[in-house]
Amino acid sequence: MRRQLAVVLVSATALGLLTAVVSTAARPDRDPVRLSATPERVEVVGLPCLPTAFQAGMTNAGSADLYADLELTPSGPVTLDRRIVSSWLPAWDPDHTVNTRVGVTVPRDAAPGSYDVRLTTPEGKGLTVPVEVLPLPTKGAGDNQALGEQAAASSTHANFEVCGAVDGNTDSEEWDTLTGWNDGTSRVFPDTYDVALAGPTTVARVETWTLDSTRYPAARYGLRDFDVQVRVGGAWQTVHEVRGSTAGRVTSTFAPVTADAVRIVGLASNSADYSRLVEVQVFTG
Ligand SMILES: [Ca+2]
Repeated sequence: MRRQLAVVLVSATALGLLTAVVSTAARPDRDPVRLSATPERVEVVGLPCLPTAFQAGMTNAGSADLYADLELTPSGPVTLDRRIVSSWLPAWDPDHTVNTRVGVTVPRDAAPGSYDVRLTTPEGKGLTVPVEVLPLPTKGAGDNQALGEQAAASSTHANFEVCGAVDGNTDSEEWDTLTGWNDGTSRVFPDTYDVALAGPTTVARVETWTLDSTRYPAARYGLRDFDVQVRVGGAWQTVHEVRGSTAGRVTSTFAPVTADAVRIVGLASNSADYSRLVEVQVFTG
């Protein structure tokens, strides 16, 4: 009897092991990829130069290296700068998330509301990233006409975004967060930075914010000599010449003119190497 019990126990143990093995074989972790989005939801405005992005994350939670694909599908007016992400995902321990930046934009006439981006793997994993389209900021008298409008530059340093100087942030202390523009041609001038307005606009004042932080004061790193120009009928006109500046913020006021773009022409900087702008603001008065 005792011996029989022992046999039963051994069998049960063997059965348990067997069950575990069968279980693994019957339900292999065929898709150990975990999806994530950082931030988990995004807000976007229909202006060309107010970029919004999230990080699409893929984590290999399994024990074998694998190659993973991720498909991104936007709804409504939402446009993405990539629709497929493919990545080699080694089976790191501890798990390591591979993030890929996904730019999110909507056209200027997009209806405000709630949309989303659907992330899916070929094996059926899915994640939804809510996208809230916000109303356009008002651009009446007194508002900054350049905010979020399309910027273009003669060159842009690799570590900067051309949209950085129209993102609404004038704080030089945040220079390293892509809120500024830095040209890409060291010790070569002039450099130009243009903002195309939404349409013909009465322009009478431009505020030029060059780099002026505790660590990088304008007197050593800011724009020294520059022209402020406006585009009228396809031609650029100089409305203010600034020379010998050591200020972080320069106000240019001039007779009101109907223009569809504004340009800062960097002629020299206090550091002699680059033109640096933190923000360019355009006002009707
Ligand atoms: Ca800025």
